[in-house]
Parts: sequence; C-alpha cells; structure tokens
Amino acid sequence: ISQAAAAAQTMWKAGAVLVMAFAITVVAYDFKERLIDYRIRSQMLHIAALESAVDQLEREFDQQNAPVSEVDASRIKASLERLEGTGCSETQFSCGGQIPECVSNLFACDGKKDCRNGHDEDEEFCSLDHVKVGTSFIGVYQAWHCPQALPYIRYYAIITESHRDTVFSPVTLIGMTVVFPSPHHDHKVLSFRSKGYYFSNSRKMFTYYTNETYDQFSVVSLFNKGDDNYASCYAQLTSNEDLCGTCLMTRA
Ligand SMILES: [Ca+2]
Repeated sequence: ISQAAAAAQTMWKAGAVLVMAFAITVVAYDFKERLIDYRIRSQMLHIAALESAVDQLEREFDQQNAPVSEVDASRIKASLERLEGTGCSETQFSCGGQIPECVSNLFACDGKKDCRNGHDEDEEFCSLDHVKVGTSFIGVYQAWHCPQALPYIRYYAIITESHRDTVFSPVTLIGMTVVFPSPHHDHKVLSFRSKGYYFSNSRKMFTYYTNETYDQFSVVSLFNKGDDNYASCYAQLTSNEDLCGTCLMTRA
C-alpha cells in the first residue's frame, strides 16, 4: 500500500510540476506579447512625433521662402533690440536712431518731445489702441503652480475700462474681464474682473486678480513684439513675485 501511495504521490508531484511549467509558459508568452505590443506602440508614437517634426520643419521652410511682411520686419527689429540691448538703463527710454540717446522713462509718451528725433512721442509706440475699451484678446495660459499646475487653457480677455492718468500721462488705468473654461471639465465658464495699469513708456500692462483659494496674483503682459497685436505674459504671486505660469495673448 505504501508503495502505491508513494507512486501516487510522485505522480501528483510530476503533475503539479507540469501544471506550473505550463502556467510559467503562458505567463512568459503573455509578457512577450505585451512587450512586443508596447514596442510597436512606442514606435508608432515615435513615428508620429517624427512626422509632426517634419511637418513643422516644412511649415518653417515655407515661411522662410515667403516674402517678409511689415509685421515680421517690426517683430524681428523688436527682438533684435531686446537681444542687443539699447545702451539705456531699465529706467530709461531709448530714443533709437544712429546716435544713442536715452531719456527718462517718465518722459516717454507724456505729450512733449524729449528725444531729438521725437521718438519718445512716436504715434505708433505711444498708441493706446490696444488698451481702449472693447479691445479683446485671445490668450493661452499654462500654469506651473499657484495653486497647481494646469495644462494649457485658452482664455478670452476684454478691456472694460481705460482712463489715462491725468497727472502721470504714460500711465493708463485699466479694467479687464477674463473668461475661461473651468479646468475641471464640467463645461462651466469662469470669469473674473481685474484692475491694473498700462505703462506706455515700457509697453507693459499689469493686471491684478484676487482668488479666494490663494494669494492675490498679477499678470504682466509685455507688448514687446513690435506691434499692438501680440503680448507675451506671465502670472506671478503679488506678495513674493513667485512665478505661477506663462501666457501669450493675441488681439482678437
Ligand atoms: Ca516726451
């Protein structure tokens, strides 16, 4: 009986080993399948990224072959000036021209020509067309934090108030309403009003926002692309100037 029992036990063990070997083979096969599947998908993504990069290059090439427009020319000039510097300090306005000349920022766009070439009162530079009531912008904002990181959101901003300061004429007081879709994908639209200033002498706009959940923050928009239609901007906490995110605005 004991011999028969021992033989049964051996057979049972052999059976168990066979079942385990089969299970291991199935798992290994499944793993291999998944690995191949993963590799195929990552290759597809890689190919898609390459295709998109080629498309981008083709677009850039086409743009380079197109004649340079007046807008492109003034943008290039503005970015060159930013890169080269003007030779004037932060608190000074550069008159441009062949002979470098700087006047105080306070004298730019104050209604009286202070530069020899009168550039500090240039109609184009001192224009308030982009901050007049009713002007609207479409923006794209990406939050890094304050209070949390968010993917790109599109927003719509409209100037609701605009008053040139009677004493300090380079400053215009601004009211703005900003509308954007709720980041929680609940199809709600959020809007808030802000107040701020536009400084003609530096073409910078500061708008201040208060949110119940975190500190007051401000958005600094720079019309530094050589025209009134585009501004690069960033949001920061007003208290410590901690950078919250960056944005781009285009006149709608
Ligand atoms: Ca002036």
